[in-house]
Amino acid sequence: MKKSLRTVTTVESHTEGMPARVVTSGVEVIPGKTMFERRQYFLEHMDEIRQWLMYEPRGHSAMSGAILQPSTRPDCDWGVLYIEVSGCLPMCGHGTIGVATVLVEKAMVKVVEPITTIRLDTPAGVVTVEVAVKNGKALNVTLINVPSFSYALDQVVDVPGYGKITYDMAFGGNFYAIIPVDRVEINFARENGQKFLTAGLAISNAINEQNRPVHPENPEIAVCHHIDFISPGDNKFHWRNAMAIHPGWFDRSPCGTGTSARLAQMVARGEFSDGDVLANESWIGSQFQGRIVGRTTVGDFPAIIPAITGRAWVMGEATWTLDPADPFPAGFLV
Ligand code: PYC
Repeated sequence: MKKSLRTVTTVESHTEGMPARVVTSGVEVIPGKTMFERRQYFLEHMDEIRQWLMYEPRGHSAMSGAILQPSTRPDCDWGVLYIEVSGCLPMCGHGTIGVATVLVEKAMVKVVEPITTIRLDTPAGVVTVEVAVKNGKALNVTLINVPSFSYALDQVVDVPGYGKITYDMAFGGNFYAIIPVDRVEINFARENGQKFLTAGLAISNAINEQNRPVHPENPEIAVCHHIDFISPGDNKFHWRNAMAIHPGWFDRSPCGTGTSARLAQMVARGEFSDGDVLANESWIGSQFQGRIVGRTTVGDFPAIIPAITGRAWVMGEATWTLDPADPFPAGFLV
């Protein structure tokens, strides 16, 4: 039998419909003093592992996951490197909910009922999660996200084929351009999916060329790859979103970092206060709940500490091997 060039084990989960492939063994400790440094090193020297696990034929064009690492800090339980088809996000909410569910259900942390608290060392900073547990099963996960802030309201970008589009820019672990659907004149309906993805890519490219956001404390976070097309729901705290992600896929979950950014933007617009709960609904109809659990600042920006609650389910476990004769060791996208 041919020897595998690499073998990893994963626990396969999904968070409100969005895959979270959690790598539990087989990836060595990535060099770096912080998870942000490890992320940089991984992108420069080890990215073929992400491509191998995310791209076809092992993944697909909307695949997502996380690699577990020892924490770089003494006050955290695990380090997490987020991987997805588009690269390595500094922070991923649905990925965190999937990771926390896996850690509890596979007893990779000390499980305490009814609430297990886990501290995760992520490239965007420390994220605390509270997992509601019953009989060893994770019922839901609340993640206390990194400080989230409104970066700029009422920005205008000139988008080829669409003209001038007004958007709000907010940060919730990644930058999000938030745009009501009527500004792109696309009805919020499943058959218009490709129209949202095409508009999202054009808007994202135009923003990054004309008005690229830069994180005030980490200038290496300086891109907007997420366009949050929002549509009103049943009341002022219920919204639907079509989260179009570069280069052209939807978050199937309501997007944890996107929900955090949206809370910060609603606060900046005076539409959301402490004590309110946002029901944020995804493109496939699943929901996260978002609320504010603290206030702080990021650079000169007033910021909130968002708490995002959602659910994830373990679907199975896998051992992935890489045959030396496999013609697609780094996968492919079509
Ligand atoms: O849940 O934060 C999130 C996320 C980002 C991209 C896909 N999901």
